[in-house]
Amino acid sequence: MMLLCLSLSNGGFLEINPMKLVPAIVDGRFKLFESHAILIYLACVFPGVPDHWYPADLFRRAKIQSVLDWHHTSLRRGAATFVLNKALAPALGLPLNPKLAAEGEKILTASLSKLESFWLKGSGKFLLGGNQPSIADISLVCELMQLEVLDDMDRNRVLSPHKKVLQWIEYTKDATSPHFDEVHRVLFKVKEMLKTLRSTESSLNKKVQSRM
Ligand SMILES: N[C@@H](CCC(=O)N[C@@H](CS)C(=O)NCC(=O)O)C(=O)O
Repeated sequence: MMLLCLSLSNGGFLEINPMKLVPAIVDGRFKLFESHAILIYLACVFPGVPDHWYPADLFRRAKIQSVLDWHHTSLRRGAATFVLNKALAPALGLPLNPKLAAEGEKILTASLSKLESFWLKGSGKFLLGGNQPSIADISLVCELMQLEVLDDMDRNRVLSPHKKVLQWIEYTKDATSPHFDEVHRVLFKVKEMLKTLRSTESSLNKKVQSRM
């Protein structure tokens, strides 16, 4: 199986995902894009994947699907809009957009409250009250990991009121260690890069102001 790291406009990649988005996989002659479809495929295609990742039981499976669909219209919409417009845009050659960042933060904050009060309700460590993680925990925690690239102050303002969410992120990290750190290595590189960019910009601004 190939996890693709090609340029998104590369002709080869377009054959795999004409939408020009990651993630996408190739398993033999089978090509697939859309993160949740990929997670479901991976949980089913290999024999011996523990049942808790994507349970055979139809009712538990349907509930996981329900979380995954909610993720795309709520948590993802808020987190991706906020992070792109508040921090990530310069790394992609785009301008920051404070208005869109504020809109994204509002959606994200409302989604975090719902996550805490509904999907994480009860005493279980994971989503839907489970004591073991499912593919939904992977998808939703992964979405929130992108907040790492924000300035610490922005990240804390959004995340720190949600203690249960923070605890659940830690449980999911522990349950998937050491792979968790491995898959997020690139993210931490981007975090360092943006930190350097921000501090260079702020010292340049100070120099300009002191000369005015
Ligand atoms: N619904 C898709 C969304 C995929 C998506 O938006 N991917 C982003 C990265 S998270 C991307 O490839 N962005 C590159 C671009 O927009 O050029 C999924 O869940 O796979």
